[in-house]
Amino acid sequence: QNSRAHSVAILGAPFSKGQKRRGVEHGPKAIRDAGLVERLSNLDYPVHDFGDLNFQHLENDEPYMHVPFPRTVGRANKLLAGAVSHAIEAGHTSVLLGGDHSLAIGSVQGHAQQCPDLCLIWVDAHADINTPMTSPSGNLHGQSVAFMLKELRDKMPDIPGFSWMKPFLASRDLVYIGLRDVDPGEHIILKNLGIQYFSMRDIDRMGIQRVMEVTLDHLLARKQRPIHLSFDIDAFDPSLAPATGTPVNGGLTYREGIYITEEIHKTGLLSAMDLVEVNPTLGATSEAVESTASLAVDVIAASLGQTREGSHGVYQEEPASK
Ligand code: HAR
Ligand code: MN
Ligand code: MN
Ligand code: MN
Repeated sequence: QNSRAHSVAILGAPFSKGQKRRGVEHGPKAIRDAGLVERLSNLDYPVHDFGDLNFQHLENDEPYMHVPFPRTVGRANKLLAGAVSHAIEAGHTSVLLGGDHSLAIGSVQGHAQQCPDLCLIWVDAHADINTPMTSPSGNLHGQSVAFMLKELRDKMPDIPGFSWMKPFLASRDLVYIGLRDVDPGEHIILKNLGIQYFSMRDIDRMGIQRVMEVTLDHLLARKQRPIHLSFDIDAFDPSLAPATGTPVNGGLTYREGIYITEEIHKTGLLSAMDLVEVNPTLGATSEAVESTASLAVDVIAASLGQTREGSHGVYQEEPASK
């Protein structure tokens, strides 16, 4: 069904400097410990776990305006972009385990190096489209999309650490799903650029099935092209994904989240994905942490073809009767 992807590459990114809380750098280990590789081995293509990227510590990384760790985030994303580009070039579907959502800058850019016509589906409570000027927090994980969009070129200053990065994505090639915490400056950008988004209110009105129809039609009707899925675990309701840095009430149900990823898989066009913002130090109990990480595994497995209906697996025909 998926003609271009024959194998899966897992890349761990133990990185947290896109925001001010520590702990999210332990996300890759938590997701692996929840059984990721074993679950993917039930699907019918080889899985290569390339381990964790090795991010350098930078001294004297002074804030830019109120943006913390700019050079550290810029350097990490440059390294990640190279790794993702390499994985795609080698024929893998890239699966990035974060880490905070600033990592999408490098992940999507690296994907675009190989697939310049890609489109982006951003599943998140947040739009992550602040510029340094509109950002209330300064945190770069709330600004990832602003680095990518060509239409925001004139609104983005030269942030130290990002000279390697040029905007590459048109705003019509982006769809958001799950929004419910959008800053005023972000709302202006979404409206001015006419970006297609589905807030939780839209999901309530339309239902997730129609949301996915419109999403995939918007991105793929003109032409079939590679999909990048950037999935922030805080898109889910905090009752399902408590171990995350910025939970917002009223999120996706389990079934809505899995349906989104099943529909993306069914296109046969998923080429790279991110699963970010699992912070194992933030769950109230170890059960809370494990359920968040296990949910992350379910999202990745459904994106890569695990179905709720079963599949033929190794049986070529009906199992023989005794
Ligand atoms: N919009 C806020 C900001 O820019 C919060 C963004 C935060 N969190 C995320 N990203 N987890 O999706 O700071
Ligand atoms: Mn730690
Ligand atoms: Mn996010
Ligand atoms: Mn978020």
